[in-house]
Amino acid sequence: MSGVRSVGVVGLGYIGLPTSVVFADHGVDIIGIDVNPASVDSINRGEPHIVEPQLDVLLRKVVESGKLRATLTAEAADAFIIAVPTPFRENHEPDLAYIEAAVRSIAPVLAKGNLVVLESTAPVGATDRMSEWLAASRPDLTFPHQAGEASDIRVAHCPERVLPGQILRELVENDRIIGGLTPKCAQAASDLYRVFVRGQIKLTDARTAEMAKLTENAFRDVNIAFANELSVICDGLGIDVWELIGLANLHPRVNILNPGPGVGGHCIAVDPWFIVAADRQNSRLIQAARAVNDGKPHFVADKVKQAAAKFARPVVACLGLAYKANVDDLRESPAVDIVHMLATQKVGELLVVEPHVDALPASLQALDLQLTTYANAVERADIVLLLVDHAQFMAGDRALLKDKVVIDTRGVL
Ligand code: SAJ
Repeated sequence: MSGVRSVGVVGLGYIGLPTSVVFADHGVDIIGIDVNPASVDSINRGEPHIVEPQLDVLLRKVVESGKLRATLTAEAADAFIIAVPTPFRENHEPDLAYIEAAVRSIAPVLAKGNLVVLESTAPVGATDRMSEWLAASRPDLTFPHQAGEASDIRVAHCPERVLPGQILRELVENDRIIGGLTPKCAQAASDLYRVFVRGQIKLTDARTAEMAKLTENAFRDVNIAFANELSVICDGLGIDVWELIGLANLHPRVNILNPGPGVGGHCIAVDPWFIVAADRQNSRLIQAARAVNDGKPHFVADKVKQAAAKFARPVVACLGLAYKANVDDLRESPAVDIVHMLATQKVGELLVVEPHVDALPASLQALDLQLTTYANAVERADIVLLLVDHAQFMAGDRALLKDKVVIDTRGVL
């Protein structure tokens, strides 16, 4: 059993906030720490600043019961979880600046016996670096990279694996991998996560856990790239790629994923680069997959351009901006890139629909684009470009599409 009664969670975003809420709902006192005052205020009112099914109900409950409280500065706790973004730089090298800042923010309040867990996806070696940063800030304490099992502080990596849209269920049900800097570190983190995890918890070393997380997302990226490559080949051959994949998948050992407008989100389009950065020479397939998936939005934009050339004043309904169905997350979204390309290349009048956001991202606002409703866009359009398979679009009246040119990047219309 975990002796942990209080946890400080640094980073209250798509992973940190749901994780905090689930811990709090299982009786752990949570101090949520975030640099964004607006997020902190909203969380303390019991209102999530992100969209995730069921999160609002559970957040209100744990805020009202006093089990979860958000703050801008770290406070003492029994354990800390770091759940901040790990973007890449211009050259696709991982950028650990947020992790370093988070680590330095908790260093002053660390005490002997504390556990520090990195949940953020990170390149191999990042958990060691975290331990070194903490040691540099707190020479009065010992850390596992120096003192091994005798350390004052335990340090581990427990990569998040939850799927946006199903986070609260997957947090509890998914198996977890925990990599400790020492076996005792792994065990301490395992005891903590056991508070709510019903899946298996597998223990390993930190480097293997870091690589496992990157591998999961690179696996997915490579497989989506296969589907996207097929979609481009089939387009040239005049074959319906969706029918093709459906048929090929009837084979008992074939399971091709879905082609789309490209791969987005903050994980699958990013994490494979961390493997590439670690070994550029031997990651040829992973690099090729990234190139195929990053090339797909250009292919889609070209298709729209070809269709638009047949109209004097083409009107294009662009349905969806999110990186995937039924989420509000526009990060690394291929749909945003495609709309941006169409606007800068002046392909026609663009009617942009994204029911999950109130405002367009700055990159599109700068191009004088505006959001409109599904009904208005579809009625006025010559070309309907489906970019995201949101439930609202799928429920739309198909008869309205009868006389339109339909470019369906998700194969659902
Ligand atoms: N996509 C396709 N075709 C498919 C599946 C997905 O084009 O057949 C596209 C989606 O439209 C989207 C992107 O890929 O643009 C990624 O979507 P996703 O739903 O596959 O994954 P994410 O990014 O929402 O979440 C992934 C998950 N990882 C894996 O499935 C291996 C999740 O479990 C991780 O926790 C998450 O990354 C993360 O945070 O790393």
